[in-house]
Amino acid sequence: MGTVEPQVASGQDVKVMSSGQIVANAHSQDVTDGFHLVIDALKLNGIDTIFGLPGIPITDFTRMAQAAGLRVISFRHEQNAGNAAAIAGFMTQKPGICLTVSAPGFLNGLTALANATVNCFPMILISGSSEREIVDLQQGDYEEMDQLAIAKPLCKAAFRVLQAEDIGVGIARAIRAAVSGRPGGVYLDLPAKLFAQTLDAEAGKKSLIKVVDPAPKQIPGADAVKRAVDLLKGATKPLIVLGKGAAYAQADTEIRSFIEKTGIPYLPMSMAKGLLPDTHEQSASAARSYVLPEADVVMLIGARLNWLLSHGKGKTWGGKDHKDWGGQKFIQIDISPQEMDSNVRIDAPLVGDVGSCVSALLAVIGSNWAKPPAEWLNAIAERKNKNIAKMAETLAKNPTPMNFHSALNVVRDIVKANPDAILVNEGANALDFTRSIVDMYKPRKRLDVGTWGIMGIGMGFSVAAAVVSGLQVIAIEGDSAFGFSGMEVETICRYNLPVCVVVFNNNGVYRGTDVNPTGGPDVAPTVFVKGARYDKLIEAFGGVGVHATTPADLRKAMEEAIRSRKPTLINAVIDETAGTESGRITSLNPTSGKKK
Ligand SMILES: Cc1ncc(C[n+]2csc(CCOP(=O)(O)OP(=O)(O)O)c2C)c(N)n1
Ligand SMILES: [Mg+2]
Repeated sequence: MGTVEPQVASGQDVKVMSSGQIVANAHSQDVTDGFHLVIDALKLNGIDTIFGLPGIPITDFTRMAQAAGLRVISFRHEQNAGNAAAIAGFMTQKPGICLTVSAPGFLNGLTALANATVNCFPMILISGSSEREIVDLQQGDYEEMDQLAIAKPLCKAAFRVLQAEDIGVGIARAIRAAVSGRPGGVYLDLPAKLFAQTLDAEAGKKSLIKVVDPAPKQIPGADAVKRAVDLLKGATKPLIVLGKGAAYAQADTEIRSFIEKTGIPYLPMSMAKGLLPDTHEQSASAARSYVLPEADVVMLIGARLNWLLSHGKGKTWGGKDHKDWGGQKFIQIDISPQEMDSNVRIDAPLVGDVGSCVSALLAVIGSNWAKPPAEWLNAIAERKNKNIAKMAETLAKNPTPMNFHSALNVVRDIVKANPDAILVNEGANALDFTRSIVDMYKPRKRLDVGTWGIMGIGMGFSVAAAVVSGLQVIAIEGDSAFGFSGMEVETICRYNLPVCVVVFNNNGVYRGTDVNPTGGPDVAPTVFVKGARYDKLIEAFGGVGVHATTPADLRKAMEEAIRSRKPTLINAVIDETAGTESGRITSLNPTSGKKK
């Protein structure tokens, strides 16, 4: 679309009156415009990075933002920029900003916005849009689309700014909506004309808002704290479940202190791994299927009873069938009051931010809390030790071809030796095995597919993790998963980011062994080109590509990637028969009731 010119007046020769009327304006030093007001408003609120993709009407905006000192990370597809913004939000508690063009660019970013909202990641999708009067009359404008209406049901809040003097309020509202209460995605619609509007510089400056206390603490009621502590006191088989919300809260010291003072065994959900080191003696991860049905009181900290926890009922929890409740009583810490009773009865709801709630609990339990009965702890330890020993045996094997276990044994060692590295992970088997085999040692180091099990987050998350933290990133990717965002290896090379991508190449989705039952020339829907060389992709952009067929190859390549901090892609060849359908969630596949 290089020949299409934006149908907007240039910023230098229009001025918007308080009535909204746009009039000609003389060139003047003390005039600002929509472009600069948006940039100034973001900077005023401590936002230093934009993830996006340029084009009409935001190309100049990206240039001006860079000129103004913002870091503008440019992607090859908006979905990856959106995922980057979302995870930057999770890591920093500041809304990640994704910037896109109108209609198609906006839609490309929308999946990430919806995913951020479902996962409670604060982000703001800012999209340029076409002329309101043409869009609303559906007269066929360039990239015509009623973006605000489309975004609304998929995010926490959606706003449009029509006048330059409202930009300050628009950005302030977007920031507050993204980070306060339960965080989530916010859409901000900025029509092309807005950027070009001019305003007296002084009036413009005065119109901006530096948001004070964007995510106010939410202190739980004393009665709710007492109810929770009373319930916990009576427990003989207590259990704590840590969710992504606990990781987001950055209340690491309080959470660790609460767990250690009470001596209660805990289970981390996927992105809560490392909140306490996975090797902590109170971790019950290796005895998950024992502790869930057996526990009598379960305290959820920033974890929701959604599908990932089998909705708090069914056989996982000791119920007789899938709708049956187990005998547990639940304490739930969540920032959203509406989360309570969403799936089963919550006996002691504790509504507030995780940090405030855990601090309040700590204050009440004091320093001589009785540890859980030894019988409970010993029963867990016994199962845990047995499972860990069994896993060690599997990991020690060195089959040819390499399988998920022998490859992950290497990744496990590398992460142990580099506990500050951030692990990004997606795929099915590549996800599930990594989650259970690779121990995490520090908070917020594991970033993955989250609540939806969404494929495509890999390279966006990796770019953002490296940009935000400056630390080494290791992305463990199923070969299918990698394909969703693979073109961003160019982005990784362009910004010279310390990202080591390991593609677990088993020739397909779940495994590479399906055959076309008709015997026709098309391969089965789950199968890819066999023996593909993903390592060659990164070489096209000057990165380091390695083809690894043994754990020794893999170890050498990962060590070198971390030592050099060079963009690296390792094509790790995995036994194509090793995976299972959908990894560990095979049972979610519908099976026909029709008799064969
Ligand atoms: C956006 C999206 N599309 C499709 C899926 C369905 N899906 C789940 S896992 C997966 C890929 C699994 O293959 P791979 O990444 O190669 O992992 P493997 O099991 O082979 O290790 C797909 C397509 C999804 N979760 N998200
Ligand atoms: Mg695969």
